[in-house]
Amino acid sequence: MDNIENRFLMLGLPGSGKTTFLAAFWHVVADAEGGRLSAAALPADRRYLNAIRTRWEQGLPAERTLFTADHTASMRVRDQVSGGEADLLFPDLSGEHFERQWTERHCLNSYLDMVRESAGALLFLHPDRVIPPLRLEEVFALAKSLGAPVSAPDARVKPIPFTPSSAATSAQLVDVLQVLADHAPKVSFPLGIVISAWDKVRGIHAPPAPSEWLSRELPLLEQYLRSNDDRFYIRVFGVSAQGWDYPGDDQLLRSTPNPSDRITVVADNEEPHRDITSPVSWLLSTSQARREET
Ligand SMILES: Nc1nc2c(ncn2[C@@H]2O[C@H](COP(=O)(O)OP(=O)(O)OP(=O)(O)O)[C@@H](O)[C@H]2O)c(=O)[nH]1
Ligand SMILES: [Mg+2]
Repeated sequence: MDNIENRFLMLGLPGSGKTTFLAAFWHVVADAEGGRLSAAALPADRRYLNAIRTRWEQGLPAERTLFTADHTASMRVRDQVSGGEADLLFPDLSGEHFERQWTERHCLNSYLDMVRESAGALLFLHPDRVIPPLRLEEVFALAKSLGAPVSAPDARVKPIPFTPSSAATSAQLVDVLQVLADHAPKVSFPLGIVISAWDKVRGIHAPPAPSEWLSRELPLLEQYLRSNDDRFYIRVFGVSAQGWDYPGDDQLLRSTPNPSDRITVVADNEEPHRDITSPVSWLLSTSQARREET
């Protein structure tokens, strides 16, 4: 690791789990709680980090990040494996920045400047907030099964007008990634896909691997990433940063006195573990390898 400032973006629509991840990450890093990364020095201004961490430790959901808020967390970390140190910068942007790129075709210049200076990014998705694409034939089949007419629309039923925010999550996120691809450094850009609230993902037998979940639930996004594999270098993670829904079961909260025991991280071909720093240490090592190649 080196002394270059590593700016890593956290991308994701509103409520996709960005702030909760950062809160849990800071808890583990600040207290050297067994993660691969730990704080090498405490940041001079850590008010924001400590505020979100305190809520997370108390089992309270993160407050929504306001569009006008300007929170960039910075910290110096040590890699427990290599012994190297690195400076990290994480702008905690409101999900509205990303939503507006799609709904209003609007993007702030300050965001594009951040993209140009970034070494990599994490894209967050909350499994309960994925809007699936609806095919017309599926709508017709559903209507038919309910005995509703599928051809002549009922003039008494007012159609619900289309709004861009109701478009499929895949379509919205591909748009976010196209803006990123147009402005990010022209290398194979490290992009960790973080499926947050992994505790909510269930399979019939066992939860799917994170990359299987992605291709099943967001096929357009997965195909876009696959067809742009020269532009994005990806790894998919399933992360439960808080363990269950908050505010939740007080008994569960009492029986897990060490907050970092609520964390679970899974990635393809890896056993589940509790190290929430692993998506960031992957970004660090991948971006460093990219720099050495160029
Ligand atoms: N069950 C569960 N819920 C989670 C987890 N992580 C986040 N959430 C919930 O998801 C919701 C959104 O989380 P945030 O971290 O505020 O999301 P965000 O991306 O920062 O949202 P904006 O600030 O609006 O952009 C909150 O209600 C969290 O409590 C998790 O690991 N498990
Ligand atoms: Mg937030």
